[in-house]
Amino acid sequence: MRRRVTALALLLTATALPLSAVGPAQSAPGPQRAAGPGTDHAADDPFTADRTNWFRQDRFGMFIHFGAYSNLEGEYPRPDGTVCRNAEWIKRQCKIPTAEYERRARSFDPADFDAGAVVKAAKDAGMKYIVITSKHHEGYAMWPTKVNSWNLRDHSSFDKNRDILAELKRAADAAGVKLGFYYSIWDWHDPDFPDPATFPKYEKRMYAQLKELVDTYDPALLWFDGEWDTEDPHNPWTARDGERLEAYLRGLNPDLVINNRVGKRRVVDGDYGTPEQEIPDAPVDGQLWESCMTLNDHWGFARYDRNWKSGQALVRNLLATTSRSGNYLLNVGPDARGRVPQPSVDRLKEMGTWLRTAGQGDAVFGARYGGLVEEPDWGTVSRKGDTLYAAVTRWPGAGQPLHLRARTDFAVKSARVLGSSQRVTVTASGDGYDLTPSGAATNPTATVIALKVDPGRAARPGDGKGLKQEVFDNAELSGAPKVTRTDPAVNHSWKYTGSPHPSVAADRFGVRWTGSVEPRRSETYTLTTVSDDTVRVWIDGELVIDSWNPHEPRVDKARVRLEAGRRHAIRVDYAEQTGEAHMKLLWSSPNQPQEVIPSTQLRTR
Ligand code: H79
Repeated sequence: MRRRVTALALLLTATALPLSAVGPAQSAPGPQRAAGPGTDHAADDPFTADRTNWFRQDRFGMFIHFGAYSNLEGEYPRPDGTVCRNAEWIKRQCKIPTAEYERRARSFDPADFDAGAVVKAAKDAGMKYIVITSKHHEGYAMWPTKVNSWNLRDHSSFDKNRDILAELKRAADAAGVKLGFYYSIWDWHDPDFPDPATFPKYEKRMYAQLKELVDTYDPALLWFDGEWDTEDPHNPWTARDGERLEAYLRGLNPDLVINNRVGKRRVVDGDYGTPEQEIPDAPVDGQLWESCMTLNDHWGFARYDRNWKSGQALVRNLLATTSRSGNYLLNVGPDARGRVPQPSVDRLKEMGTWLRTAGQGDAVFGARYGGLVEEPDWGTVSRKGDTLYAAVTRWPGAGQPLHLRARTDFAVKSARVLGSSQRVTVTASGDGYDLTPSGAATNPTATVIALKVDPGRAARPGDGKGLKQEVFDNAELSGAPKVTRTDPAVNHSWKYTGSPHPSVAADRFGVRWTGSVEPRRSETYTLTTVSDDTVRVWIDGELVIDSWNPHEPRVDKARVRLEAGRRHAIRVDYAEQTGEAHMKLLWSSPNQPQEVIPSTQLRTR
């Protein structure tokens, strides 16, 4: 509870400040003033929070890369007559002088941008949210920002009365599609960006632009990029800058979903991880995740790029992502006139057709990691409620079985092929089950076998209130604790400036949690810690996680057998030396999706 009070106090302080006092260039910007010993930035558990619920259910979104670079359509004819090709990185990669780049942006006139058509293309594909570039690395704002004139209103040939972000917001709202904004921290245009001495001036403008975006368009999500260490131009962005920005944004709107590039793309930054152009081969430890990917080989429009992925590959990517509890953010790049390329629209339509056929979308929307079984080499398995969706990409020959290796005990009550009346024979076999369909695949992309499963009954949620927490003013956990109380969950993000209690400084403290943990099922659980600087975990007196060398934010895991109805003794020791401080304790099992261990299952003894 104490944490909530702190977070709320931080919020009130931030919002109560006059606008002029908010922003990094001030001597003490709002969020920073509120932070300090006693501050905890972990407002909730993204795995279970109401705030992130839509993001965890929706699974499939549209990324839109659209900017001044779109006007070049990926080609820069050099003065020497040769053509340099790129897309959204064209200014940097083709070394286009700023004056020349600005001149090219003058003629940008995306008059054919049709928000209704864009939203319809997303909706037809089955996409539930849209994330559009409000500002890419080139620094060009796609809305009429008041912060500078390097934007689509003031530096283009576009209709001065139009605002494509407002149009998109209206169309998305009307269609029940969520809207989010991509925003690049790295900025090639603002002269104050690269020099650490002037960077605070840039940062102040960045805060002002983000406030405009949040206040004007009420986005559901912010997708940061350009947070990495790089040169040309030099990027001064630090994890400390990330701490302050994230706190500022959550002060503006506590419901925002924010990706991990708001900080330094680590497991402790923002709400979710952002693998790019790749799909992790298993559920990601310690954070929600979303894989972003192009439809061809570029994000921005590139008129020469015809290397489109097939609808089949895209559907399979979506299935792979969902079956590992991730989201899929698939990109379109409108052309200079603002039109989404027809090959993109065609492929999105193919995906939508597959998803709408025979309820196959149930394998994706609201679904997650299959958990009960190992991922087979013949497809992917997702779970929604007590249904497993086995999406078969390699259909077996007549009479041949598909084998599923079980990760825990469960019964299969029925099996059927979506969109087919054929029978599926299920037999216990070796380490799991054989599924033998009686007929052919229904389609060449993925044929879905829906299995009703009975995982056995889980115990009712416990009535625990949390663990006993002792806070020490030293990293050795020695002497009498400064604070002793009940902590509802081990879910803390003290970062640089915060600490567990106002009486404990932000560096050199220790925390010990003791009590018991009671699972709702008898299963092998994976305990996961996300820690910085050090952590040790004991279960029933046995040291199962020993990560006592000071480290950067890091994930450690242990597999432990826990029995329903039993209170397993737990002890967690944590120490913070200097720098950032983080400590989370999560669990997962074949039946339990990853989450911070909830207070109901924790007791002080
Ligand atoms: O907005 C999209 C990309 O423009 C951006 N992120 C996605 C969402 C992105 N930034 N960097 N990258 C993607 C990958 C970086 C690749 C790099 Fe390079 C390799 C940077 C420098 C070497 C590619 C090749 C860019 C320049 C040369």
